[in-house]
Amino acid sequence: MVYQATTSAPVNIACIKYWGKRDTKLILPTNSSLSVTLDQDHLRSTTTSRADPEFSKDRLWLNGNEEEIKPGSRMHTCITEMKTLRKKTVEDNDSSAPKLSTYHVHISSFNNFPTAAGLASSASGFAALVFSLAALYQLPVSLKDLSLIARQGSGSACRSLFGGYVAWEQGSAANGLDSYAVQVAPESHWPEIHALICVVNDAKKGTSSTAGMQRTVETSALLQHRIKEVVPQRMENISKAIHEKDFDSFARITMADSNQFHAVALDTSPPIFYMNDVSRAIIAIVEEYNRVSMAATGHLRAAYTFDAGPNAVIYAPESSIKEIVQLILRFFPQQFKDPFGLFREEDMAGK
Ligand code: 2P0
Repeated sequence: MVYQATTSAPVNIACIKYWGKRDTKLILPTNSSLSVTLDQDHLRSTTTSRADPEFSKDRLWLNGNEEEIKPGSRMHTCITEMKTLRKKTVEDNDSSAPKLSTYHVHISSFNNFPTAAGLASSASGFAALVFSLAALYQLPVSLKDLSLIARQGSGSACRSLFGGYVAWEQGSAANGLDSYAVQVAPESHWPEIHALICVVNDAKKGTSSTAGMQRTVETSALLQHRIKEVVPQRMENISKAIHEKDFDSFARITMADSNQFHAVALDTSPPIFYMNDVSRAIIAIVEEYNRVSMAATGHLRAAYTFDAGPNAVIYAPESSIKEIVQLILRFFPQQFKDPFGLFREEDMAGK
């Protein structure tokens, strides 16, 4: 009998940014956050888990390279929590169920995009890990329950278990049981919104999110203002904007929150710089595009957001995407592949 399961999970890109922990072991955030889970095949982690009584220890391979599972590490915590859940929800209730919680597991995970490039590989990675163990163990639990465990792998991972528009409620309990992800709206509610990812640099970033955000918690006065005075209202307003498909509000809040997150990084001592000159040029292009659109139609047509790295994500309705790609390519001419067939042959000439 082979006990094995393969699942995959996509990355998510936050509109309201998670930055700061109040508990670093349980990974409890200092503020709630909200993201969009990308639904294409291009940015996913695919993970296979296998349990076997013959295995002598738990082992993990990331992109084909074996990584040590250190005791007390996040990976170790997630695997242990999943085994405990298997025992509690399956084996304790059914004496005929195989005792998979006592077997060691081998886990192999692949990303189809650059790891640690500010493209949230830990989010899709831990979501796919927890999801594949849940499938292996046939757990009768909700995605919300799984999000409590994925969160302990990497905070943003709890949001990648759901599709569409997803909030991570910060919660207030010391044990973290009320700090989980919830779906604000499914992808089908507002499918017109697309995400254009502009990879400015796919090298590993300088300051990791985990280290950077704790330095911010320790040194930034602006963070305190952000978590108390700014984020709660933004969470409410952006959820409303999503429910009402109000792109103008969605875009304004998304851009403001990206800018405040980077301001908070700059307010850290020593300061953290994630954006570079190309990132700032993309901000200028989108701002100008929106200014012209506002003057002509009274509406915004694009929203930029940047995570812990220089890469831009531009959220925009489908009707603007082609124009935005053309604009970006005019300022940054380069080899361009057209995976979605947006362009005709003649549009592509010379690109
Ligand atoms: C986010 N980021 O909300 C924010 C915006 C980066 C900038 O979540 O320490 O890799 O593993 O919980 O989840 C990156 O932080 O950090 C992140 P840990 P994580 O998407």
